[in-house]
Amino acid sequence: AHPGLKWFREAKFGLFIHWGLYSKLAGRWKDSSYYGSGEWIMYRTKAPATEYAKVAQTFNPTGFDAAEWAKTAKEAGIKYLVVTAKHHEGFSMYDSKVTDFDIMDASPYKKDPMKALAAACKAQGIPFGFYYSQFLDWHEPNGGGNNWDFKNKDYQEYYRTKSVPQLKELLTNYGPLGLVWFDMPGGLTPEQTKLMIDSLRVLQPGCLFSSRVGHDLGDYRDFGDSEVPPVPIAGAWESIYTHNDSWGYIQHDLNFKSPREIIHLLSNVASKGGNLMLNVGPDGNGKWPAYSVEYLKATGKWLQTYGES
Ligand code: JFZ
Repeated sequence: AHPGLKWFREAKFGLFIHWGLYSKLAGRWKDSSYYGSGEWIMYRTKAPATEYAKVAQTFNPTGFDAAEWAKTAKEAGIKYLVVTAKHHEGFSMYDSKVTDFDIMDASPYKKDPMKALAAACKAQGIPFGFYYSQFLDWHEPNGGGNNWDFKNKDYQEYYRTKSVPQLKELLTNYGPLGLVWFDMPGGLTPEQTKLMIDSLRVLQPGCLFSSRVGHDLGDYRDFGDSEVPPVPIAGAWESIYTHNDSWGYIQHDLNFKSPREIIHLLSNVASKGGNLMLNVGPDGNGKWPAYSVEYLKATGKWLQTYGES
């Protein structure tokens, strides 16, 4: 069995964080607002890649405080944390040498928030992982998904020049990772997927890979968004939910699950033998929605009183 499965199977409660340029857009593009999946706003508006990329120029999350994120997670009773290193929009939220479309080169912030967050999680004893969109990349001519700007794609070229080199950066520069949360596979045969995974595994044999790496080659199962199996399921698995109705921050979405709802979800998932990974969407300044802070802390308080550990 994979060595990472031990901590994962005991974890029960994880925190997912979607954070990117879409967080700054907050569900608005030009004069329209959108509801649900704020991280898909570029796709929904078919925003030209060059125009969307300009959002980076004013992305300056000076309110981001890694220690505060990790402390809130700890207080909430969370046992692992997974953050978007690059979502489908293609923007790298870390210092990447592979591209200039990253927070270091394209934004005024000039710091690597992922370095700080990895360190803060380590200090709190929270296993840390990256979400990485390995196929969909709407910024790149050869990335999956953007057919309004780019035609005649060479997906192999995209994997070779961006995805794989970036995954190697993430597996090299941030200490031991608990897991990499791949998403939405595409463009690779089972053999090619296996080769890619093998080339990454050597960097961190202890790191788990999520099921969406594709072709059943992941280390644990993920259930579709907001799905809990009706009966107990053997093996390592996770259900993912978001705190309101979007993964990425949307200013006009206040439909947050109450502490009571979160606890019900947690116990439902735990009773079937899985982990609940609950998502929070920080805003463009790096702050969590106030309700997420409040309700997660209340959840942690309940867990401290009635939970097992
Ligand atoms: C993906 C992303 O497209 C989305 O933006 C978010 O990051 C979410 C966590 O993951 O969306 C999916 C992927 C797979 C399924 C559903 C939504 N699925 O298998 O049911």
